[in-house]
Amino acid sequence: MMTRRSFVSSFLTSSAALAAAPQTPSDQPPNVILIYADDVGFGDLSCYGAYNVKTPNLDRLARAGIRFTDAHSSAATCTPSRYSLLTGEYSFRMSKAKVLPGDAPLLIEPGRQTLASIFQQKGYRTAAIGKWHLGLGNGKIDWNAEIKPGPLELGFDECFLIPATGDRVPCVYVENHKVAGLDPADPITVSYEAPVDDRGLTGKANPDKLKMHPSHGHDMTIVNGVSRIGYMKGGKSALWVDEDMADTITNRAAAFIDRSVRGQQPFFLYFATHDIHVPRLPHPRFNRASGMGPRGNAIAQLDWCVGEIMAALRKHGIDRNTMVMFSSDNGPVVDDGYKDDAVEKLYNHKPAGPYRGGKYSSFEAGTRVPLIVRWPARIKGGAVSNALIGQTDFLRSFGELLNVKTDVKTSPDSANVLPALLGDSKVGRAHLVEQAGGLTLRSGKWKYIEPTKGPKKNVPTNTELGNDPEPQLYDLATDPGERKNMATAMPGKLQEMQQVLKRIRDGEFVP
Ligand code: NG6
Ligand code: CA
Repeated sequence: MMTRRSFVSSFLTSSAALAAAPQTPSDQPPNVILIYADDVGFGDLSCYGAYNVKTPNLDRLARAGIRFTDAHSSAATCTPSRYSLLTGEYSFRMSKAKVLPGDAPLLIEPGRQTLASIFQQKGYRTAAIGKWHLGLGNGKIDWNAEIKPGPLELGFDECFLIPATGDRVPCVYVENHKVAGLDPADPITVSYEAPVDDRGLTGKANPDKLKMHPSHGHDMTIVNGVSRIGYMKGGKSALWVDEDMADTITNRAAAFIDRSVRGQQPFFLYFATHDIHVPRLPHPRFNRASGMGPRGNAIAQLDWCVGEIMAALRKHGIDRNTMVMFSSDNGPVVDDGYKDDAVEKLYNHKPAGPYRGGKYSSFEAGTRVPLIVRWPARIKGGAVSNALIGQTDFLRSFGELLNVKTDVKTSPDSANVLPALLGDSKVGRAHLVEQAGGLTLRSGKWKYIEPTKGPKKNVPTNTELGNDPEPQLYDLATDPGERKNMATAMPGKLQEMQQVLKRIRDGEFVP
């Protein structure tokens, strides 16, 4: 194992730019923590204008770092966004990158360069803790045997996973290659087709057994009083308790930080929270944390997790030279399938801030999400940046930081936005693709939504999807809410953007 000291010297000699610089703390490779939240919208944190819920730890992060106002997940749902984040490839190039069931095979080829593998290559200890949702295994998963390939085959040294989502079976954690806490005498069976147990309770047949009721879907196997998507039986000793999930994964994250520090190894932690995805069952100590019921309380719980991570860093005296990033995998949704009072208790809170749409939508709120970057040893705090940034760009940007050559074949869409992430530049990308029903293109202040046949509205979630058989063109500088379609008035601009999108779709790198 490489010690911290030998790592630093090899880092400096392999990085000409840094080797020439004076030995200040910022020349040491930082530890990196990416806190990747689920379904947190642009307007859901108090530092982004949230009402009725306070996020003091995230606000502190923003005050000590840079708060980005035009950062994007690659897609308006989870799996494709996470695919792009880890691979540096736009998810629309990978047709299987759709919201996956809990028993899907691994979406990313083992051995492929990933955001984690570039850190591993530089001697970092790497971990994925929390939500995965990128599939596991090669074919049909046997949850009672070795579960691989997975994160360990993609550049992570260790993992502790929610395999898919909190609302999908199996409701167990996967630690490295095994279900954590499984009793071999009580094996797990999972199916997304049909019930696996005649005596098993489902939300549909046994609503009286539920502590939280579905509003749409989510009426299959009941675990912990909540019916889920999919059927499972067995694995009783391994089943998670939703209310303890944030504590469980946060403790795991803190233990990973402790272990890395003890081993004198720099680390990269991908900490993917379940909050604030459904089912929203934060620990009861957050029951009064917001005025908005479970959705607001889950935001408060998320903020608590951030505070715990920061406390773990301070405990070891490494918070100055740890780069902590916070972002979300897609925009906000209020009712995403459970009757949790989210709609009733929204009051004047605007999860999407000034933007239109939300999770699932081609309108801006689908992918425009909070992004905060804090690294006191290198980044001047208190800044707000409107640089256009995609999470797809993290791979190449960290490649630059670490002096690792990224593979343009496997990460064809990742741009180097490191200067913007470090606050050295106010400029990010010129063009960025966003994916929901169809594709959209951002070019500076302009937003083009390609014609799509899909429905205008996702009725159960009450989301405007942005689908329209006609092309849409918006000037976000004067019309952030995407109300005034300029496609007919600006045919030249429209055509220019259609051509750029075509080039990108055909495989060209257009940052
Ligand atoms: C949808 C689910 C929704 C959520 C989403 C994935 C229904 C009716 N809705 O299909 O609740 O699980 O998938 O969310 O089943 S994501 O953030 O992981 O993309
Ligand atoms: Ca999500």
